[in-house]
Amino acid sequence: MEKLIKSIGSFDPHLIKNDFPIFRRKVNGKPLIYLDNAATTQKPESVINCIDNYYRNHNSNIHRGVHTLSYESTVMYEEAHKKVADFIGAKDWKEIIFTRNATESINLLAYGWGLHRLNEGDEVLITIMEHHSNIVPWQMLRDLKGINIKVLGIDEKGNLKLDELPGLLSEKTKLVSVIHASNVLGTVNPIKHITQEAKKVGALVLIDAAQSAPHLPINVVDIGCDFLVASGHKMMGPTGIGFIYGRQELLEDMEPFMYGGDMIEKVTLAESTWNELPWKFEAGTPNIAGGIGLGAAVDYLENIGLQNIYDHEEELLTYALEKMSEFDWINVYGHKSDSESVGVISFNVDGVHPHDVAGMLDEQGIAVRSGHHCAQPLMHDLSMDYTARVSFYLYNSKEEIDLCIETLKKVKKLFE
Ligand code: C6P
Repeated sequence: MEKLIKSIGSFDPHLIKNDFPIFRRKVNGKPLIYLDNAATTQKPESVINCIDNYYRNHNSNIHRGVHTLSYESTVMYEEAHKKVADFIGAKDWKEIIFTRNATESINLLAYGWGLHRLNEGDEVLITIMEHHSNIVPWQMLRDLKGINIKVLGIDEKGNLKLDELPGLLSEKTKLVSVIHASNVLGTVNPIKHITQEAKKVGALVLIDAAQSAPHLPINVVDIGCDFLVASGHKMMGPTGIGFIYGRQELLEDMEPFMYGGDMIEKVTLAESTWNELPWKFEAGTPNIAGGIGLGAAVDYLENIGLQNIYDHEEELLTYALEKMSEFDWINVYGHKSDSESVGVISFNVDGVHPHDVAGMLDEQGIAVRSGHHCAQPLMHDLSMDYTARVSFYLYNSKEEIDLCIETLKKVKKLFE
């Protein structure tokens, strides 16, 4: 930790990298350059040790025993909820529900809130930028309940057409569910403005913060949103853990999603009543180690500082875009205006399939994603099927970008 704190002043990604054991290995005989952070992030030693320590010294079920281990596990798991609450500026830790990931979080809201509160003709407004996890659950409700899905589009610069927003909102709009930062274009959407517009017609607002919570400071009270979701694995936490923030009165009013153990207050054969928040929504034995690991990831993020992370990524982004613009055979999508952006660049190399680009980068130990990035409607809107994608995080450096560009030059030459 001391090493880490020393690195904060100048934000040295080379020092930060030392905190991540995976960078001690090689891939295809080369030092690993990990540029696939939008898919998932690497884990610092502190998170790995925290999980290891939990299983070695505290492992037990929560809320179920009076013995020491159960008490310790319960306290650690609840503490992790508190850390996440503080991290996003929630008023109360009971407003944080642990789930498996952002996808499960949105499904929980679709089933727990939408299924019971939406009726035929009600509208849910999304954007064309959404990840499938913020499209498909609403299609499920459209088919089950007869709701309508409205979609806000983007302009040629890759920004949401905000001037069209008021025209899409009406008293029929019950929910505006919007991505904060695009996993394809990197665009950071003006969610506070969107929330204010939605509130004018009395709609609730759900923010998909899967690509923003790991990269920039977030305060749910300042945004004024009703729900916010994210995935732990994209913010240096373990896989299999994510969360929902929900305003307390809304969560209290909502129906459970899963039914069974720990989510109940009292059960008779005739009926049951529900536990207090957040346990009403965490049925069964939860991912205790994952939740505690997420708490450790939040500690790590807060030690570095979200603003420091954002500034570093912005520097990398500007650097990479500049380098890429030197070659007319690299086509970058988005980034055509100076609106806010996280460190994500989708691109194609003329005449080379993105899977070949990713495959050849991998031969040099460079991990990038290729594909449709689970955002097929956006890809369709941009008239493409697949792209390659680099996405940065706190441990990436300009030297790594240089190596990536050098390899892209070789890829291009080979395919010529
Ligand atoms: N995007 C990507 O490579 P899960 O899979 O539930 O942890 O996260 C879903 C999700 C939701 N919203 C956004 C904006 C996302 O980017 C993702 C995940 C990954 O872009 C995997 S497809």
